[in-house]
Amino acid sequence: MLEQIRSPKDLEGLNEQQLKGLAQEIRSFLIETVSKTGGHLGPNLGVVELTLAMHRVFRSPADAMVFDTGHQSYVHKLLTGRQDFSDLRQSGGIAGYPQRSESEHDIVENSHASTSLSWADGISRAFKATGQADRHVVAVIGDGALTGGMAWEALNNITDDNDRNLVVIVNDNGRSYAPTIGGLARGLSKIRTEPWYREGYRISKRVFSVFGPLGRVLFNATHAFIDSLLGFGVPRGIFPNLDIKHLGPVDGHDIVSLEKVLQQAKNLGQPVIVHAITQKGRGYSPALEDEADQFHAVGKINPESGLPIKVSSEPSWTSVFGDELVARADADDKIVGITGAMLIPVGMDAMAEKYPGRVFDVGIAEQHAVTAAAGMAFGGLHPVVAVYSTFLNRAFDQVLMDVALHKAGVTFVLDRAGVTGPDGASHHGMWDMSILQVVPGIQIAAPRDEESLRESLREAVAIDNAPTVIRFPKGSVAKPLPALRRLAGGTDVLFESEAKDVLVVGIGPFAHLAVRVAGLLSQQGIGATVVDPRWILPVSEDLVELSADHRLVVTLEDGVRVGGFGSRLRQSLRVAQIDTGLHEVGIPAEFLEHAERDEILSRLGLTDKQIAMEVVEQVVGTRVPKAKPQLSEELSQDQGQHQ
Ligand SMILES: Cc1ncc(C[n+]2csc(CCOP(=O)(O)OP(=O)(O)O)c2C)c(N)n1
Repeated sequence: MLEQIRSPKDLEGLNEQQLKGLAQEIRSFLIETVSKTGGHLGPNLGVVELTLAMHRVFRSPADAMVFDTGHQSYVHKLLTGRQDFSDLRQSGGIAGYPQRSESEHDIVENSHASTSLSWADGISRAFKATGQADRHVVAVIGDGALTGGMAWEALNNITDDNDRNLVVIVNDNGRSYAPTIGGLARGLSKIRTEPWYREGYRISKRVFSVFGPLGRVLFNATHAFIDSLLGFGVPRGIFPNLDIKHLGPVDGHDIVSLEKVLQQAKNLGQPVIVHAITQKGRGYSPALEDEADQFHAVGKINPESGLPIKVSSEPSWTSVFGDELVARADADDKIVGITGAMLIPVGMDAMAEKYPGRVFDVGIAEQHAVTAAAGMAFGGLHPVVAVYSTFLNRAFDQVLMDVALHKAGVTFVLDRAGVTGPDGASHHGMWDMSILQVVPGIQIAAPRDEESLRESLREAVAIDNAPTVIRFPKGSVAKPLPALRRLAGGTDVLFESEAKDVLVVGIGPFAHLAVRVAGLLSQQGIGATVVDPRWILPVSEDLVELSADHRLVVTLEDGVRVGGFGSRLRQSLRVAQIDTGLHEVGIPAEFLEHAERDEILSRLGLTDKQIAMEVVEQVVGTRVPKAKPQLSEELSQDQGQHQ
């Protein structure tokens, strides 16, 4: 039946049995396809009926559908003409999040959480202001995304007036990656887990409504009385003090009830919250049994068992960090951990297990995490805030004004820094070096291997009067790259030749790339020195001095070139009146589409061969003869190794 659904129109006229069958088919399709490519399986299995009901009650694209974060939009894609999931999240295949270039049914591409209600508020205001009053806006937001401050700001605005077609569906599955934290989550959980209360609430509301407005007053008073007797305190509705209509809770897997409630919400003609209770991983026992994250996001798995196809035996950057963090916590009880709903993905689970009282999951609340860290530093702790690089963007002002201005000793650990790959434009951790460069007093480290990661964390947590940052990429930790020697300013020399033509500065694991580039340059008769400054800010005096001894400086960084490390070093050289030329190699300031990391790096020319060719051009000042790069080709075969 799924194949017959080319657009939401094809859902019209299906009866309950057919819809149930279709839901079953969609689940099988998701399990079969996502197990081959990897992707967000658990969240999508949970919204099958909800998405079907949305597309039957509302008319996309005339009605705007906004999916918060967008990781749960696979079913929406299937119902809007996109059923080729064979290359999901791969180059040329469909994206793992909504994408405007794919379909007019997709609106918000930003996969950073908690934005949907602001989008919906804005769209509905625009519909109203431009005479498109018949168009509705529907936002789907998870209980996890509801922990983000933007969602609360938006709700306050959504309820500011009362004549817009705006439906907020709270997709409440009790989970973010892990169980959702906080008082709001506890309140939701009471509503979710007490069916007798829910049922009683529903029936008594109906009975009292017979008496009109007076009935409503009586209903509220009676409930307040019963709640106080029970000592129960279940809120009436998710936001009892928010002046907004509230429907539900409704069983998010009962398509008939869902449609009824959504139709009611649509008819209201004013902002309304629909509380739908769903189950993450619905219908797939390996997901349901997975306590850690219910298959929030999986790699390639065996569809029957749910077990991963490939288990890496190599430690990851994340696991090395997690391990060293425990060692730091052992040594210093002032050290605490903070995570924004990503305890396991950022590797803080080991510390949480050993020191449960010293790790704080603050929900999807990066801004709060950073300012709370400043507060903890004031109170005598040394917080380590671990987030994905891309999500720190959101808390820039807090890093600048709350941490740096107050000279707070807070360590930021930025996982997934640099090009990440299949999650696409909003997940690449390519902005941090550029935006953090401007923060006064900040110190930024980019370790190149396991030992330097451990060392930089030891150094960072010892700094108690400034923000420190450690950035590293996704995946297996790069192989050890020992230094030949360390200079007075802390810079590691990794490769040297007699002639001092080019100084190659490799940032983080790009130090490996730098060594390979130097090897290729040697083959061309160009002498190179390769160094890793380890701490890229403040700019090391070592680099300034070394630059003066070379003909050209080449910087390699896994970040945006604009305002990046290379441009900062260029400024330092200018200030020191050193006129050695500088060639910055990095990422252009562009939004990069989803593809494998190595594929993207290669497209951007971030390979040893390509970089060596550019350097030869600069040094020789002429184009490289066509035949020459062949020498480099053998070496470029291990391009995939740069992390
Ligand atoms: C700003 C930001 N921080 C962290 C994340 C990582 N993240 C993606 S989905 C998710 C959990 C979302 O939970 P919820 O909204 O309840 O949706 P569910 O997957 O449970 O359906 C998190 C923490 C993100 N996308 N954006």
